[in-house]
Amino acid sequence: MEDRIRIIEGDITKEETDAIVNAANTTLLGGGGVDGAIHRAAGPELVAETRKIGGCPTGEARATRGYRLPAKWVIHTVGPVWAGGNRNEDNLLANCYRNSFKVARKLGVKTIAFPSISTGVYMFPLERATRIALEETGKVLQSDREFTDVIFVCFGEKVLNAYQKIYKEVFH
Ligand code: AR6
Repeated sequence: MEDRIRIIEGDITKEETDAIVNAANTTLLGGGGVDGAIHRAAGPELVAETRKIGGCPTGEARATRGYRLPAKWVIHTVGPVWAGGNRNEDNLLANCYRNSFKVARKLGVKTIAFPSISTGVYMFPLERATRIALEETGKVLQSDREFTDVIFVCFGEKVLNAYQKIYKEVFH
């Protein structure tokens, strides 16, 4: 399974995977962070499509086309805002990964790139979020042979270091 997971440092808008995942908000109308970068790179057609979707609850995922991005699809998922850990944040974040894979599977996506959902503006503790990302991905890949390449695109060294550390703990 480990040969199907890659951890890299970079900008997710450059990824040539079938799909990239966006850490969106419930409006799906764009924002800062990775969401802003994805909307800028995809062009205005993206928000025109997300406007028609009409929002997305926390933990769920919705797909659009990638427009000017190299990726064919954008899977928009809404991570939880960290509120101390007793507001179901762990489960909601796990749902983001599960539901993103579920949407990807329906689209026939084989290669997919994820950002570190909820760990920016939404302030989810990085190592805790990384463990959830890798554990949920491990579970999906165990039962699902369709996904050939899952890439975690780390924006900066701090995120990269966390993924490399937690990867060893989860998959040793
Ligand atoms: N490629 C990959 N990762 C990136 C990029 C990029 N181009 N840019 C930033 N990141 P955040 P959240 C990383 O704040 O915490 C938005 O306003 C970033 O360094 O983008 O889920 C939405 O509209 C961090 O590691 O998402 C929501 O309102 C990670 O992406 C809210 O922020 C996630 O940080 C969502 O907050």
